[in-house]
Amino acid sequence: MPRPDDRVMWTLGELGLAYDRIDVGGPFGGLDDGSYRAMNPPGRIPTLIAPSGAALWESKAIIRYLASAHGSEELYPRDLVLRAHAEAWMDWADAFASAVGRIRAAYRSAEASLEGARLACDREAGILGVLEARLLSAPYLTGSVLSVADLAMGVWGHRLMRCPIELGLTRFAGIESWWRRLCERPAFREHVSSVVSARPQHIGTP
Ligand SMILES: N[C@@H](CCC(=O)N[C@@H](CS)C(=O)NCC(=O)O)C(=O)O
Repeated sequence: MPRPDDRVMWTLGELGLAYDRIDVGGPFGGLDDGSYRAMNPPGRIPTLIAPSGAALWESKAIIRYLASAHGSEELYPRDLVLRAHAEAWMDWADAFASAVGRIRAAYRSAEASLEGARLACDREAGILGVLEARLLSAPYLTGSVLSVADLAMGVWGHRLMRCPIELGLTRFAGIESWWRRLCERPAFREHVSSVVSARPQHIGTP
């Protein structure tokens, strides 16, 4: 699965920032430690410790912080209307992520079938169509260059496009072109596609 920390790592990579990474959660544990909860109240990943020592949590808030502190005008627009558009796509990324999750669940469950997975795609066509319409009219979500909106959504776009070819998702030509554009970015390759692609993609393989 793409994880919220994949997109934070990608953001750090796009900005060319140096960092120390400390793994927590899963086999590493530590999410329930009082010291971790003091930094990240829900005990989830990721947490970013800023140079001031402040602990930041929630991946999209971390992306906005990093882009405000280190990004260009294009990455996180200063104009309030343009900024609101970028943030709207960031927020809507949750709906897109849920749709991608439901499609993946349909082909990865033990009782998965190609027909069932195709039906799941059809059920999500309304949500995918929103993104498709936008990306048919612009190369990136907020226009001609990468922004925080793409940083929030790209991991899920990657996961969608990595679904089995039989699902026919390449009919979303705008989403596919955007994803191919993201795959040309070294930071996306390092922190998203090389990580997420390594995980299996077979119908009926939970
Ligand atoms: N909305 C949160 C979601 C955080 C979240 O669910 N993180 C997962 C990572 S996949 C987590 O901490 N899972 C617990 C674990 O991996 O042990 C964010 O974007 O930061």
